[in-house]
Amino acid sequence: MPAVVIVGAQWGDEGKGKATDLLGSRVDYVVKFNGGNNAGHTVVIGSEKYALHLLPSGILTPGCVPVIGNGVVVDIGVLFEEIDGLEARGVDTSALQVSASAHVIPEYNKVLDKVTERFLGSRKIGTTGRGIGPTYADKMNRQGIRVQDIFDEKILTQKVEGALELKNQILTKVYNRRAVTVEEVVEELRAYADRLAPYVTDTTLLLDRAIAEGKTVLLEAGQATMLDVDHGTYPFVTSSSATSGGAATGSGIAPTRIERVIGIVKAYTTRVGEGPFPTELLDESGDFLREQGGEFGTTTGRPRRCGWYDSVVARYAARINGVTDFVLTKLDVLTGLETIPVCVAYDVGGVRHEEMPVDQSDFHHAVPVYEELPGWSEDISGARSFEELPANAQAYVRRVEELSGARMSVIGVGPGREQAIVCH
Ligand code: 2SA
Ligand code: GDP
Ligand code: MG
Repeated sequence: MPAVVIVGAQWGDEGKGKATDLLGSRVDYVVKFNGGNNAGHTVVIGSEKYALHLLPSGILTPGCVPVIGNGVVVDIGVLFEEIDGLEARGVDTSALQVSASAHVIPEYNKVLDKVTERFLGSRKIGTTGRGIGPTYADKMNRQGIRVQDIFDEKILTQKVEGALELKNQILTKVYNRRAVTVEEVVEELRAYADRLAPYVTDTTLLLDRAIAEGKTVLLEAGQATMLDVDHGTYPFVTSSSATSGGAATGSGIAPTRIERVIGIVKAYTTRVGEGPFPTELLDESGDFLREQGGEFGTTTGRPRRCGWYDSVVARYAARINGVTDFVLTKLDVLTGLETIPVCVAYDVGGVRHEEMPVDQSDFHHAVPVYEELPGWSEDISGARSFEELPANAQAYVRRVEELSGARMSVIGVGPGREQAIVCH
């Protein structure tokens, strides 16, 4: 199998980190292809818990080469902090490869991300404040700084000069902040050059050669389908392509090499940040899911908004990504509920929608149409086969599978590496 993609099927935090780690021992390369340190992927191995942001989750599997692809935006200071943190815990990070074409997040973009949110007030996006949006905007605006630029002082100085012309106007005239000097930016980035150099390569060529040799490459998405800049709930999205199409552009691996797309979907739904969320629960059921599921941001610690499973979203994710298999995570969190509502369609002004409405205000006004499924009270965290699940839990999985447009190949029953049921 040449290339496999893992994508989030909802609004993120579905458990992509755990799923990537599960597959880690069966793949040779794990590539992060979008986003940056806005991501937070948790992997639990025995009593050890790792929160990964910029490094691909495959870094925890010995022998698996972790790759930061061209589509990623890199905060180099955070990268080294993460490397140092893992090395201190005995994880070997020396195999890491970083694309020479990935963009870097300069300090001024972190400032701009935060002040823009403040400036927007009630219209804010609820970003992670990590400089992601401004850095992707610079990339598209052809004013970005790439990893390769930091190795050449002359080129770097030219690029920073070009970028700051506009940035300083915005910082000083719109946001009333101090101007940033070319020297301070160049100095900050140049300070990383020697340490970063050994990791940097043409990752597109590296991956192409690996695939030609029969190696397996896993492409791990950050964020999720509903946060994708094209296909998500725009403008309440992140600024990158988090769907399977983005895996090709963000890694340089041709779409024809991708054989499977694994969608990670939680047995309920969560969202962090602002924006529409039809099945959101603002009552004690939402509190139950947040408490039972430990739904707090892996990067920022923000409480996540919680709601019931939305099969309209899952079907949309299956379609947009070409999902071949789903991993259904956190089924254990639903234990103890008498009945579990599942959204099967939306009612928009009296009209039933089974597909995701393309019109943003239709989605904003979508009222979930629920089907009530019976719950279970048995502890399922020790189940290792589908048959070991209580009948009602089996029926829940079967029903959401039927509604979601692809088979449920793995079921998560706890955060641990071993707490998974492989069905196919
Ligand atoms: P940004 O910072 O520009 O990418 O924010 C834009 C929107 O994207 C959302 N976003 C996320 N949603 C879920 N999980 C994310 N990662 C962290 C986690 C989040 C955290 O694993 O928990 O710790 O708060 C993530 N990253 C970005 C964000 O909430 C905005 O809605
Ligand atoms: P990601 O961003 O998609 O990688 O997900 P996060 O790591 O941000 O959030 C998922 C959380 O759920 C993490 O704390 C995981 O350890 C945890 N998790 C993953 N799968 C399961 C599961 O099947 N059951 C439970 N209870 N927790 C899980
Ligand atoms: Mg996360």
